[in-house]
Amino acid sequence: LTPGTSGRRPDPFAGHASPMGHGNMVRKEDARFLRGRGRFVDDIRLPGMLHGAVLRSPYAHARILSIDTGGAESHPKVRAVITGADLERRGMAWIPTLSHDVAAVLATDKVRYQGQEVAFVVAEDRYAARDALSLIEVEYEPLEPVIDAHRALAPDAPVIRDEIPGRTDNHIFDWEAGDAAATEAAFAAAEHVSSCEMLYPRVHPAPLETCGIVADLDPVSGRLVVYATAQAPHAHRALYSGIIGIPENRIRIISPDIGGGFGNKVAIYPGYLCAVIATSITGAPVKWTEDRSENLMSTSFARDFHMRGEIAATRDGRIQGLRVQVLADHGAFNGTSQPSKFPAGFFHIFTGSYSVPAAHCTVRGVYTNKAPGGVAYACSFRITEASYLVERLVDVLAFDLGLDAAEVRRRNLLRPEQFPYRCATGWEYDSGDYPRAFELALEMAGYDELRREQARGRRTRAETGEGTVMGIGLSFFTEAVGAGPRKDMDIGGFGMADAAELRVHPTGSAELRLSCMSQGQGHETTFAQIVSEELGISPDDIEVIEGDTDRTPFGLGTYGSRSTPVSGAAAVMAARKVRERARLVAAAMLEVSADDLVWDKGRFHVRGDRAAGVGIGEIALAAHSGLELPEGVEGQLDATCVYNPPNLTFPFGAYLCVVDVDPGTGQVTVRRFVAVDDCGVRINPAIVEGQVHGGLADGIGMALMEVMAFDTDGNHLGASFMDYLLPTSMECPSWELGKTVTPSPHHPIGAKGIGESATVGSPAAVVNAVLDAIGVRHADMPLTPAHVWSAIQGRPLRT
Ligand code: MCN
Ligand code: CUN
Repeated sequence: LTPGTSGRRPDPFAGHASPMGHGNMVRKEDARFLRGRGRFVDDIRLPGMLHGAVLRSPYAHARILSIDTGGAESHPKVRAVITGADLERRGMAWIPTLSHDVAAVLATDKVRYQGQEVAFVVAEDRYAARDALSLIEVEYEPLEPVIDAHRALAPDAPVIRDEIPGRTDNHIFDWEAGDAAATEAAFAAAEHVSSCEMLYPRVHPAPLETCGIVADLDPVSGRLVVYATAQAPHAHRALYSGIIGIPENRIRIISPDIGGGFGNKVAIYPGYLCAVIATSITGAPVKWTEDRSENLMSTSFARDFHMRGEIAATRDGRIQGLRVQVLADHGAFNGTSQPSKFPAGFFHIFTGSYSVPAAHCTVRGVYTNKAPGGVAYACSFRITEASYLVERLVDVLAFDLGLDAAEVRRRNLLRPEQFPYRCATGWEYDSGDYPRAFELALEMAGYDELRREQARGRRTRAETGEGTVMGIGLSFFTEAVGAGPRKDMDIGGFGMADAAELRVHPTGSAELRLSCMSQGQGHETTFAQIVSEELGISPDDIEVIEGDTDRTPFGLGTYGSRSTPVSGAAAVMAARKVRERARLVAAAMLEVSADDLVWDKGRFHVRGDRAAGVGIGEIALAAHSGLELPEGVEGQLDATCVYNPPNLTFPFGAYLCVVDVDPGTGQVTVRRFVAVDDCGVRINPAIVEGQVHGGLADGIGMALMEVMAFDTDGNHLGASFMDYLLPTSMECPSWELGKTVTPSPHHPIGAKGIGESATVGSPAAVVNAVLDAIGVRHADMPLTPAHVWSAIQGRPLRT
């Protein structure tokens, strides 16, 4: 890599070249990442900086009888010890969540999950801060923990949120979508109904970089600078301002490089607020960095959906209706970070990719003695759960009817002429050609031959009793990303529009300022490519600026794969505004009417005379010069766009997984994985493929090994990477990717989001493959060897 030069790789989809000029440009940010020159929060060292450490609850549920901080305070290196009582005096012991609840910053009355924050120690170095934690004495009275979501609703279950006046149970909300009566009628009339109970287990986004903050309040100016691992810096600033009462103009949030977010870095955690309070108490900057166990035990988990799905169909497998009841385990506080009006996120897109005349879902949220969260890990606001549910149900239907799973999908997939398609629960899918993507995946995999191989293998095994068993699993997913139209959704009252500011400098280079925030997705490259395509400036000469509220316009940040659908559209529109200004400047330069100018790849020329033209660089210089501009035309070349998306974008894909299972041990080997993705127009195909690779690995992880399990006392059994298993290259096959391109009709360059597609779509394919191999109707994730072996014995384990 040479810094500042764009490398090019051959397009692996030759013949399907990206319509974007710089296609597979090598990522600009890799020049620093590959050399170890990234700058992450933990790299920030400010003069006089102190270090914080959090004392956490060993109990899942206990009353706090007393806290004695004397020992820690007398430690020679300790500067401050903060408890819930201190925060209570400041009115900050509890803070509002984005889901109409409150959450404890430091526990006052009770601890409600293992790992909950109880006290914060500030010391001269990190070791001293950690040492001093053990000098704090907390007297607890253990209470019965509620770990099982079903148990949470039992009349005699302990009330977890008894600090809320009048609360006598653990029920949080009931929510429904779809038409209950029409669905009831469809089920009553159906020739066949299949049903299945399934759990999407609690998992964790587990980014390699844990969460962290450096908070620095200048006691003289009253200005607070926060360096944090924030996926949504502007939203964080507004929330901090609301919580601590410092006006927004005196808060600056800086998100430096982020080492993976996956939704884990959307929320504001107690440690952040403690660091902010600690800097105000001590007058010095305070750093707090989580360790791995803290990250796994206390920050945004994902999923934990207990689902009962039913599918009504004709005897030949045509779907007539879908019905699902969900019990959603939200942990001790309802702290999901999602559009406020959607308590179950976008779960109600559970009719998936099929033509389903009637559908209805109910979701009941409950408190348990576990960490809060629920919306994270490339989930597109719970479309992971929705997609898994319907793809599992379709396989169960095929199993029950004795039909081929591919054939059942073929009979029900939405047809191209049905788009734009309004599904039974109200979503309007923007565009798609599902059969094309599906048939391409089957063809790439050689589906018919795989089935023949499977049949041969089964015969051999029946005769000899030896060998592994092979399984083929399919899934077809539809995503809804790019939240979202302001009329339909908001987060904490803020409409979900995002801005882009583009400035072209006098010498023709440019900077693009965005409200979204890359955590590894390559925004510095792809957003420069977007502007380059519109203006003809080399992407190397376009600096993309994100993650600093002083340098970027307001917007709600990156999650739900919304950067391309929302900020990407804003960048295009800002660039087009700049181009229109450039046209007026060029007209003045060439002394012709603006209408007589033709735009051609970075240059305006006079219609009919290619030679009479000026390039964007010359125009930029002229725009900043003494050139006389027509009345009303501003000088300089800059523009801003605030983009309010008219709809979400609906990427989709067809996945096929081939596994070999050893029936003697339950060990699963993923032999092949074919993934055909359609995210509309691809800006940088190589980056898109990278996103897909990562998501497919996620799918293998969740399907086969990842789970946050608890014992009956509420002890977290997955608090390290020894226990919480992540997939490595050893478990992943060499991915076989294909694509179709169905542009989004409402996005200015036809692009749809891709960041979460593979995580959403792949778990069902892997599970379907394993169950196909062993001939079992259903078993829950993760399909560890023990689970698979038990399922073969006819005794599926519960997670
Ligand atoms: N892209 C493209 N063409 C398209 C769509 C996207 O070239 N048609 C490029 C984009 O320009 C961008 C990348 O693909 O560089 C992802 O774009 P997008 O789908 O808009 O997703 P976001 O940038 O909004 O990223 C968020 C998404 C989410 S929500 C999670 S969770 C997740 C994911 O991205 N976390 C990630 N992928 C991740 N990848 C890495 N490396 N690290 C994470 O934390
Ligand atoms: Cu749901 S994880 Mo991503 O939307 O940050």
